Amino acid sequence: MNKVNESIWTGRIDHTEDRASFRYHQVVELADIEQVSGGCAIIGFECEEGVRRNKGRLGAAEAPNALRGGLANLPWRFPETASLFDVGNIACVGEELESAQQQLGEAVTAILSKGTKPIILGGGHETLYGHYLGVRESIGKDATLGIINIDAHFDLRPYDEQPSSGTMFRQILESDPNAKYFVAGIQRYGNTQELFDRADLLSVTYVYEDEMIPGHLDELMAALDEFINQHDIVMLTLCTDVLNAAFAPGVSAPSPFGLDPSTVRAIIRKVAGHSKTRSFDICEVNPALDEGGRTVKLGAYFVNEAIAGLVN
Ligand SMILES: [Mn+2]
Repeated sequence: MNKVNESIWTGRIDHTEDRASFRYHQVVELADIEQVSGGCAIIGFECEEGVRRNKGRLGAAEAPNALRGGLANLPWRFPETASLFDVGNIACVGEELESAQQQLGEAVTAILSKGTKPIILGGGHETLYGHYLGVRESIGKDATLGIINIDAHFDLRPYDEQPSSGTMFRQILESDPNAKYFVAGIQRYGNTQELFDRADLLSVTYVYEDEMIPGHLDELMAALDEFINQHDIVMLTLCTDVLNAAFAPGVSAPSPFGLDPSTVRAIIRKVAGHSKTRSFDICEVNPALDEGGRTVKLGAYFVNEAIAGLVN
């Protein structure tokens, strides 16, 4: 685990003592995992090896620290008792994706064991697999786990040659009989017919991007409720390339169509606010390809929404 430099968490100071005036950078506590207790803990995953293997555009390994920078100045509007820790980053060394995912999993399990909810800043979407390993270890193999993904893509590619940022859900579903997969934001022409067939074969629940219209999300919310009700524990992952590229140009694989930010926010509010949800990850933000920092800023606002739901 690499500690982050305290200077990442700096920003405007309206008041040095009055908590009602505080922003994130005044509340966050840099800590070892052993020291955290309750609240939420930020952990970064500096990894783009999965994206490289999946032939995406590189840069997502820079996102954890960039997202911290975006969060630092946001107002902290949560109860006195709410705490936020930052335990640092795990970095993928060279092409050692699998061992980095294992490390992330161990850290997520350790954070959960403290009654603390992990907020994982990816990294390519391969971050999700480490997140999953940690949650599964924490809850035991018999608990039913519902994985909710906000994504344009299924990420159900074959992994017999090598896992990547496009294979995680197939890795999970083919080895874990008590895990189920719900994905919202699927692009009709962003996935091959083979992947749709695979999704059906693996009993994946999916909602198309073009059916998710702002102001008309009742059906989606009902479907999310139904899915959540069927599971003991729920985890949430956001692949930022689900957004329309006009809102999020700084991602590994931009979508000319794609979701409106308010739609993604509504899903995060719904799922992160549910008592069965204990963890969140955001992936595929790519600061190197961003325009004017707007994808990083949007990503930070999504992380804030997840923290708002999870921190109590
Ligand atoms: Mn993805």
